[in-house]
Amino acid sequence: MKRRTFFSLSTMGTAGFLFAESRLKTTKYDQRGDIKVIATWNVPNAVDAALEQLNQSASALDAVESGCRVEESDTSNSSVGKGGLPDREGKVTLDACIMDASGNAGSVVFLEDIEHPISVARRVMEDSPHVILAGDGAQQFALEQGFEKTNLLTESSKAAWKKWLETANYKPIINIENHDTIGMLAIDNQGNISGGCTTSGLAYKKRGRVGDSPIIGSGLFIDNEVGGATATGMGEEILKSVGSFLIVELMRQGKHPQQACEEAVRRIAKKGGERIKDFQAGFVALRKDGETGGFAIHPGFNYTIGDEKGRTLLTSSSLF
Ligand code: SD4
Repeated sequence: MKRRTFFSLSTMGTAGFLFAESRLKTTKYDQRGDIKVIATWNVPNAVDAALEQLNQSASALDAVESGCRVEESDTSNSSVGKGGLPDREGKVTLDACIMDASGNAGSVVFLEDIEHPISVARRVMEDSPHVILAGDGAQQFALEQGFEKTNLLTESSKAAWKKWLETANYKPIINIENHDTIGMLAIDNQGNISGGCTTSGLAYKKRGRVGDSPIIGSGLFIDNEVGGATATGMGEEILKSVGSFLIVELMRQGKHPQQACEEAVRRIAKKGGERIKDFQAGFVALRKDGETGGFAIHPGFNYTIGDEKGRTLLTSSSLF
């Protein structure tokens, strides 16, 4: 046999093996028909909006976009969209990403004056050749796509910022001063999974700071053969462990979503050393068969699950 022929045959053999292996995994986790939603924090309205979509046979992608939009418009949520606490200069800057069942992804970072970054992220994914757009360029793209400029700084977030300016003491302790970033994962009645994550980031952050939430692999990761994961907490720490990707890979290796979340949190805690007493990091995960997990470094993290039977708020277990 000529060397080239041998090479191409053996490559095909490997490809065939990989294909067979991925088919096996898909079969193992696939339970077509069982819709499911999981989201960080106590977000009943967002989960209801996603469930409403799924109950009408919408795609998981439509469901997570709808769910995230609810929190982006909710001015009582001071970590997402309109009403989100501003940076040190009093500017609200938003980060979001979205990922679909085909592995497509879109993201916006440091976006100002646009109420629905999750929808802009979706347009980046669907209507641009790129994955991430930042700052003025992201805003320009949003305006070209028909989004309108909105003032995102509400009277109460402005008042909170003015009060903060009195001391300008910057020590973010997530869970105490600022939380509720929404990361949402959903499975639709076709058995496909998608996810979204949207935030205004850390309150009173340095201008230009971007956290984990819009970064594929850190704040969110989806693999339609396995499942998905999403994060909340101190973005700087989550970024360094690429936490959501790690969880999906651990699930691929056979770990239950709960075990996978625990392992990722332990990895972050180990790297954080002494600093972990001052920051929170939490994850939720959803496997393709509907199994879920959630775990955090510190107590105080909760998450919302919805399915055909209804909606439940769960208190996450934690390392401490
Ligand atoms: C960030 N992970 O920007 C976000 C913050 C967060 O609930 O999750 N707040 O680092």
